[in-house]
Amino acid sequence: MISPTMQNALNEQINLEQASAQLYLAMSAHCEGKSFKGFAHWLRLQAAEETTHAMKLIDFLLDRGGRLELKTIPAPPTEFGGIIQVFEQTLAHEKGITAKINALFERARNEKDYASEITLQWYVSEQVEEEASVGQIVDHLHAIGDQGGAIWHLDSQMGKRGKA
Ligand code: OFO
Repeated sequence: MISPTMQNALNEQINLEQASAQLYLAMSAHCEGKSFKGFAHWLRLQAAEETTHAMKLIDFLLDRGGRLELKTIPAPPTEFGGIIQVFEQTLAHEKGITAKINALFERARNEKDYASEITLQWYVSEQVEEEASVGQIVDHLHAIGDQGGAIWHLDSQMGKRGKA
């Protein structure tokens, strides 16, 4: 049986993962509105991936006999600026999520909740990957700027992202 404090912390993380999905969907629509179909596609898939992160935690919580407490998902902004700003905000968001996952992992370790610790290990690794891939996009965007032909080339590369 999961502890009440770990149950609360996992419910909070589930809400954050769903809020991430909502944020990336809003960003995707924003890119679509600027005719950046490739960036929009990448962010739409990212939104779907965030939903799977939430579902994995929900399954784990329920398997442990915990109670799922879904919370309100805050409405994301509708305006994100240029493409560079979109991905800078994505990177900043992922860094914030990494901090939350690390705190959750630490809680599991302090509580000697080994099952949670093992499950959360996957999320720790996933955050390394998320920050690396978004960081690379930000670097590319800074290198090419958000004007001119190169951004359209990058947009078409982003459109090639397949489902994880
Ligand atoms: Fe769930 O990794 Fe991004 O937020």
